[in-house]
Amino acid sequence: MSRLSMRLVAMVLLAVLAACGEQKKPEPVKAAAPAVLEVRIGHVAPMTGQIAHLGKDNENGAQLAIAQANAAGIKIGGQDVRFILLSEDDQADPKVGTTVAQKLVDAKVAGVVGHLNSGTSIPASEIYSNGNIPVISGSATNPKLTEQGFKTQFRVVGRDDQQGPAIAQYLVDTRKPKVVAIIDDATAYGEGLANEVEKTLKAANVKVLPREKGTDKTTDWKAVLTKIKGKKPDAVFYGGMDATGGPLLKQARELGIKAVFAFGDGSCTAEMAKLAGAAAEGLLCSQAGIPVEAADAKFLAAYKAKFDNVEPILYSPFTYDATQLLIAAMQKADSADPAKYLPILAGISHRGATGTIAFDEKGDRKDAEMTIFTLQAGKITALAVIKSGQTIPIAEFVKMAAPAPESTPAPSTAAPEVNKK
Ligand code: ABU
Repeated sequence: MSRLSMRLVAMVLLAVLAACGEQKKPEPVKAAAPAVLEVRIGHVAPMTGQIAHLGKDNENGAQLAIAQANAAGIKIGGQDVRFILLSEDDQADPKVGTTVAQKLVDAKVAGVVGHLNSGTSIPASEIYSNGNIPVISGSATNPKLTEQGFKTQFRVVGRDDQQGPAIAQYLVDTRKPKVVAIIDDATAYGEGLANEVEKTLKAANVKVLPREKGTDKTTDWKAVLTKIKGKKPDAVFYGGMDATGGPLLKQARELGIKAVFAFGDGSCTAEMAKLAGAAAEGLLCSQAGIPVEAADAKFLAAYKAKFDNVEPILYSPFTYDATQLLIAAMQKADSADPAKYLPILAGISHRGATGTIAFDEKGDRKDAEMTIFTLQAGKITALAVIKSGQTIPIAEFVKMAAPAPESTPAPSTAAPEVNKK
């Protein structure tokens, strides 16, 4: 073999070896799917300020549902799921409400429970809609929330165009006032509910005095009450929260106003007895759902076990259900992708701690109950539940109410999955 031929052979061999070497290059390593799918759910309420006790109550309901779901070993898309609650404080301030809503959308939460207030829920609802994030309020009652046409917005309590007529009609039927004074706190909730009460009173031929107003921070009501006292109303309705309603009632009695007082759900809490003391006795008030005592017994036991024997204050059974609804819809869709589970959520029928929940085409709870209470011996005491236009005495309603929820996972006292941000 000539030198040239030997060179050619060597070059061919080298080329073949190089090609073989290339073929043996290792395949790029594909990233393994994480063993556990983390699904973030937002919760928003005022966690600081005058009504932080109600924010904590709502957050507790969401925390309990998350802890139980994590203990139940739920799988989505074949993966184990860990639900994480991202809790935000909107301070009951509409501007802060929109800021934290955008923060949750940016954090790619799969769904949101909240906000507590109508005044924060309404502006935030557009942000969740733009982000296609399902949001369920367990306490916001202003009708506008679900009248805006956002497909992502739901609520599990009733509306103020149900609550207002319910408390006003009860007042008319049982106390027969001729003249009623109405005060509100100038929020979407307080003013809206007061308007609904006024409509019902006027339809019943009751004289309604010109509206008096405060704010959601007012605790000195003496000027407003002195003006009202001179007009000798038989009853006074207040649209606002307990932190402002308590001082209002206390100062009214101190001024010698003997009228019946009637309040909406924001002031229908045991806190009234603490804030107003003996002046709170005889208060009539309403909540836009079943009373806590009629909630599922397993829920009540699990709640007390998890939160140091604390009782739910107002709407924690509803935020518990709202959280469960998001999770149940994800399970049914086998996906935590809002685009996939939102249609399931819209059509769901779910047995929760507050009864069976299904939504109408606006996202409102179908056939929501209203409860009328009085404050008796320092306790908020349910008198009657109004459902489908029927007034049912409380003892009868509690007997009829709720067997164990079908889809409630076993109660757990596991540490809450809460990330404060
Ligand atoms: N519904 C009572 C308080 C929450 C709100 O609607 O503003």
